[in-house]
Amino acid sequence: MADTFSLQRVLETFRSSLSEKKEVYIKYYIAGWQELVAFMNSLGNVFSFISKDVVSKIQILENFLSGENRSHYVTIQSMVKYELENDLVDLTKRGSHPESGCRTLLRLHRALRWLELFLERLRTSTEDSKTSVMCSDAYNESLAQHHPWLIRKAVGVAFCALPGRDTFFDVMNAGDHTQVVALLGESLPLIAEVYQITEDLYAKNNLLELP
Ligand code: 1PW
Repeated sequence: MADTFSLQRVLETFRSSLSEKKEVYIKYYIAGWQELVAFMNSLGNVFSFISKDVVSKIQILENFLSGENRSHYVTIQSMVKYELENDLVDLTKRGSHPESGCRTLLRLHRALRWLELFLERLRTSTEDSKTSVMCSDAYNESLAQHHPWLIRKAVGVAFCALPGRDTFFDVMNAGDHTQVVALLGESLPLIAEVYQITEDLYAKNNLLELP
């Protein structure tokens, strides 16, 4: 992973994450997240507590990907099937599997919805739009519902320290504003598709509220 963020690379990794059968490759899904972490880090230190949690979730999944059961962790679909069939998921309260692949990925999945909503706002924003407002609106509509008060407060503080819209566009490293907007228009349907496939899979298996 390169240190500098590039929106183009995020687009490419999420594109690679979809198989022909519309299954989601975990390897590329977390590669996409690694890119996003680089993005958060380039926004400054206030985001480090947020990216730290994402990094630790990525690490848990990477351990599965390189562990002895790695053949079951190729796609999100195969992971769900394997973990459910082998009772490896705490379904109602945290117990002997507090860090299952299913619950770990669910946290990233919920955050992906935030990202999707935020990037859509950024894409359609105007010069006087505030990134902090776009970020917190997207957050309140999605991830906030899954976070306790204390985290919501801390996240809110981080948002206030966000750089402005121009910096965001620069950090995306994808050319001038018009080019960034075009690339966002291209990336968002892909992110939305990956999100929806995961959402449907989790819903079908009753996994959307994993503790
Ligand atoms: C500028 C765009 C950035 C988009 C990235 C979105 C990442 C959102 C991550 C928020 C993390 C806040 C701090 C950690 C909270 C955890 O408690 C929570 N993790 C997540 C990813 O929501 C739940 O994980 P847990 O405590 O059940 O293991």
